[in-house]
Amino acid sequence: MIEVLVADITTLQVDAIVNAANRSLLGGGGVDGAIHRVAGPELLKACRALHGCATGEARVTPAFRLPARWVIHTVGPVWHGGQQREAQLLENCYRNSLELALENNAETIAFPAISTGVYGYPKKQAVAIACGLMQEYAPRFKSIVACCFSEEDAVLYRQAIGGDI
Ligand code: AR6
Repeated sequence: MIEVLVADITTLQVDAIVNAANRSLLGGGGVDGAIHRVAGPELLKACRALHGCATGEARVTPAFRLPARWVIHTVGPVWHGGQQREAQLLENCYRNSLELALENNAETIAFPAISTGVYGYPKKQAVAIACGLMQEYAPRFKSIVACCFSEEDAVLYRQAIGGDI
């Protein structure tokens, strides 16, 4: 099942939440900042031990003070106009995160709209990629949540899942 929710991802009681991180994995703004604030300083300590992450890859840590069990940190591509493998790299983020969740026996997972904030990826295109991968993996999870930060974003997800884009 794919669920589209308008929520702060740090409040979700799922097995794994996905963080839109940067290659340092040492925190930042946006959803990354929110996750680190709620998880507490133990998360930064766990991230330091990972020594970074390449764009498109994913790493897992415990979720510490968050209601989730795991945080899966993935690094989305910065949008440079679309000719620098951005679509492939964004697809890799979703696929690698979902595979890592399965390896950790997660049955429920929530994603923010990776790369669509500070990294500037056009939302409609990013959501189409996200929904393609969520639909591919849906049979292997109890629930995959598209966690939107605005009702406008939720409309894009519902349209993409309905096959309108
Ligand atoms: N819950 C759910 N979604 C959120 C939340 C939240 N608490 N906060 C923001 N969003 P961004 P990026 C949405 O900028 O584009 C960081 O500094 C937001 O509305 O967080 O991948 C990292 O350290 C947007 O739709 O991530 C990197 O340096 C989406 O999450 C860089 O930003 C992603 O926006 C990564 O940029």
